[in-house]
Amino acid sequence: MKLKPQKIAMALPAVLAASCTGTEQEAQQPNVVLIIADDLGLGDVSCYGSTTISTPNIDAMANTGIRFTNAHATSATSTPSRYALMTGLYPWKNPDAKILPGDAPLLIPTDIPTMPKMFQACGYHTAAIGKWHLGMGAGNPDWNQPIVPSGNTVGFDYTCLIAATNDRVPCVYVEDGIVEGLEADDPIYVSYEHNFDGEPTALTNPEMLKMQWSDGHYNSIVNGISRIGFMKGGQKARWIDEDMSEYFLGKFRNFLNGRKEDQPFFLYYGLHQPHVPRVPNPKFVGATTMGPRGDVIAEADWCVGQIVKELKDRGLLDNTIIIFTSDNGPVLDDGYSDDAVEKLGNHDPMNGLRGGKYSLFDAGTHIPLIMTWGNQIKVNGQPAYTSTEGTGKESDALVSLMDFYASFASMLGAQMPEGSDSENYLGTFAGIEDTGRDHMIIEAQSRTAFLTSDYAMLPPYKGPQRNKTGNELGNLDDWGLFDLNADPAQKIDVATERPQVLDSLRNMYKQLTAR
Ligand code: NG6
Ligand code: CA
Repeated sequence: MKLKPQKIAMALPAVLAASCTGTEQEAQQPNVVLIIADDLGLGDVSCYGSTTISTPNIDAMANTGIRFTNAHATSATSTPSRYALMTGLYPWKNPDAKILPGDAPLLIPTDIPTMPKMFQACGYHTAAIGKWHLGMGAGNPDWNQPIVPSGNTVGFDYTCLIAATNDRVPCVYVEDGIVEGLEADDPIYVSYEHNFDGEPTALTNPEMLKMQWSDGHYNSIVNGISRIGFMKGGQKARWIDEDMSEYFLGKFRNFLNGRKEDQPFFLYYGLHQPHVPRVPNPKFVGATTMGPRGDVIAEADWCVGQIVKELKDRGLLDNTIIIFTSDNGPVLDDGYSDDAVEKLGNHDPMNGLRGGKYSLFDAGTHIPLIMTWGNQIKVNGQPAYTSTEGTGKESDALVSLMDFYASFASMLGAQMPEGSDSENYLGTFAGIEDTGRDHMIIEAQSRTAFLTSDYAMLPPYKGPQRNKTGNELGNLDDWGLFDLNADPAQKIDVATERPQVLDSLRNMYKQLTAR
């Protein structure tokens, strides 16, 4: 197997190749809104073929833009996946890029280049709203003081974040490094080691729970839901899960209200759905027959619709790139008894792929990716966004979420840092080309595997076949090889049958990873 030469130059329309330094072109620079769901599977989105769930707003994006059928997150869990997206670096190169607790220090070194810093340097106003999970502060921060460093230190002018996940303390919103709504006489304390005197947990006060935990989530109770980790105080600042979508949409609207008309913006919007605990706003309860997991997906789809509508109402749609994707693959029971398994019916979040969240098999990292780009994306010569009949574009190019960094660098005329793992597929994202990656390395809980558009190769790993979620992890006894074209479900290991392919992929993988 030969490596395809990397793309060097492409002929792109002028608007796609603006220069970071040219003020004239800056006015034309598109806004970028990157919406990233948490644990959403390919099969959870109806435009990927699911008939059991309806996501009309996400589908509308696909119908007016481009839908990628072979897009991957770098990782099968959140922190490493988002780390790679922001830095353009493979997360397995950083041993700290693992699922972080809520009091973890900022994972992204403050002295390295990042994608949001690049947007900033090119004159963009930048913001991160929603789920973060990349650490903040210098480790076990005092939540009653401004938290430094934070997302604001690594390239975002404005941040309004949940520190980690919706199942981890502190269950508060952190706006520009400050816990919002905190009262001076009710300070907040956080620990991942010990409880605070008299504070209820799922073990001491199960009667307070409105949702039962099934694994791991038995510490502090916030809003009737037990979480990972302990917290005390900050009662007024605590979030209400049911209101989280509206809360972040409000921050999004404020952000748009506050922007300078002539300044382009880059917005990272981390949806908290459908990560556990799955707690929809009452207006989405019963939106699907699948219980909370289905209902929060309906809610997430509504959020996407709200974001698009807001941009449209403000006349921004023509000059805004909107990306919709997910940080890693899907999971059903991820630590709460929320009927995700019981009410699944015929729904298949994995879309027929093997594995899921935490897995080296395909459903771990193979994620939905949809992009709209004003009138840039064309179908049959016509701008896809004018289409009303669902005739958006489709691309089967192998792309990684990590590739946005280099692709946007190309769009902005910005220099990519030495040693970046991000690759430029701007033309592919714009629907002008169909070049994709020759290969990529995927990661799941520090294990790695090798992917090309034809094959997945999994090294042997010790460990269980499945974890408690029921997802298959991809721990094989020996090197495994799967033909993704003939067998996308990865049912047949062809390693013994195709020793030459295995050899060549294994050599490349070893060379690239030193593993
Ligand atoms: C796991 C949690 C899971 C989820 C995950 C992180 C348990 C038993 N499981 O440790 O619920 O929080 O971490 O998910 O505690 S991620 O999408 O943010 O990576
Ligand atoms: Ca996730």
